[in-house]
Amino acid sequence: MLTLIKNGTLVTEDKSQVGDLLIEDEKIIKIAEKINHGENMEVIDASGLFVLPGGVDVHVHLDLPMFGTVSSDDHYTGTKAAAFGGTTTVIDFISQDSDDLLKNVKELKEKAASKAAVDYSFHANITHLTETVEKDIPLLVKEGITSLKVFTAYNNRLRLQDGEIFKVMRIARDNGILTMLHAENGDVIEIMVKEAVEAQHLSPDWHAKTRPSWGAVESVMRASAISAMADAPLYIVHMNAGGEVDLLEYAQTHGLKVFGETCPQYLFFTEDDLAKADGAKWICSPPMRTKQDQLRLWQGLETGIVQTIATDHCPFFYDGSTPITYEGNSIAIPGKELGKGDFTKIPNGLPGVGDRMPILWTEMVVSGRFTVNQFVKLTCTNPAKLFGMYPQKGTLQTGSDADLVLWDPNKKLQYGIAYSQQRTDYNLYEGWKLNGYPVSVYSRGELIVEQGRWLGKPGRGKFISRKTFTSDCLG
Ligand code: DUC
Ligand code: ZN
Ligand code: ZN
Repeated sequence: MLTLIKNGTLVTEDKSQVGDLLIEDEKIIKIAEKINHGENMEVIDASGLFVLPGGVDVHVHLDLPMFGTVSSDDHYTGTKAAAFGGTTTVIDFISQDSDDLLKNVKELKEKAASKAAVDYSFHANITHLTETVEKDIPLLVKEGITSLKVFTAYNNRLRLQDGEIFKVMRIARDNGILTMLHAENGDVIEIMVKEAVEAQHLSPDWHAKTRPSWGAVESVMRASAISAMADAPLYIVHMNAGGEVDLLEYAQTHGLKVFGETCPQYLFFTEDDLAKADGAKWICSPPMRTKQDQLRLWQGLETGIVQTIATDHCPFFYDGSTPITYEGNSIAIPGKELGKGDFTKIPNGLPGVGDRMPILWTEMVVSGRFTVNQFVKLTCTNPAKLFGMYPQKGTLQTGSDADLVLWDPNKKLQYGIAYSQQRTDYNLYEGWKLNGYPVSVYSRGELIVEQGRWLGKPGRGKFISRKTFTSDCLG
């Protein structure tokens, strides 16, 4: 099966050029200024459209149990929502439910296989370190899993001690695995939450007040120092505080292989949003910060200190007692209302996997602040490179998977729940005016979204077995 996409502006991290692109089955087989129409070719006229690599979102939580409920997008609905927003590869996390890492891997692989509608992979959370776990970490590589996540917060639940993080990083280093860090100060949070509850400070804004940004800043410094001592690379997830960018820069100028990710919510919202009447919608961990933090995060992206923009997609219903209609069926999943009157019981997380590319296009490219190439680099190419999927994903090259987005820069719309396909009852960007939107999305050569119509199927997404990390992966 041959598909010829003609006259689009083909965009990679370093080039934009009008040209043609030929797909055979699942792969891009040719890119040229002009490719002649041959026999048995479907021809798509992409004049006036950008042709982008499919987005790569390396931070999502699908079907994640939390606070007696579960994040409301599973591996089908979350990957479908991703596709509508121009994202064709996602990486979810394997919770460490036991000391048997491989069992956890097998279970999540089985769960996702029949559901995922775009390609996906997994990071492994390491939240309880035993000798067995230490021995099993290297086995993740054979499973195609070449990244793991550790936490300096969530005491007695997910957190590892500094020495344990040091040990994990050394094992990861020896096996080409990239260590990711959730940076907050668990001890301080534990004390501050307890005090807030005792003082009856229970409104959503106290979620941010009890998780101070200095905790994130010192954790970035601490983990960077540990990465230096372990001689291991490190990737800081969901950077939210300006000080984290400062410390990341400090680590980088000292020659450390330390990388950073931020998410749209930290670029567009602040702790003031938590103080609104419906502030629970913005509750996620780590929380949003201030305007100054936003500015420094933007600077971090502009200067290359921060390399990726992911989402930490982990949606919950705002009112999980009232059903929505999803694919013709009525569905309600308990959500943020579980914490009505007590912020400590509000499930942490936000929708975002489908919003990321459209929102960032308008805010980064249309605003003139970033080039279309920088947009592709931050949302597609760097994520694929850092997580061992390049050039299969994240670029337009002969031999790459034909994951493509035809992007109409002239499409104007008022965004919100009417567009986003995330399975929840609200959208953080409701009413935002967008200039430019994905109109057709291909995943491994298959057209899965066309002009707002869903053509994909559960189970068509494939697990991507990832390559090991190399410290020169960004070139
Ligand atoms: N943060 C959230 O807000 N939700 C899920 C996990 C995380 O790190
Ligand atoms: Zn996290
Ligand atoms: Zn997360």
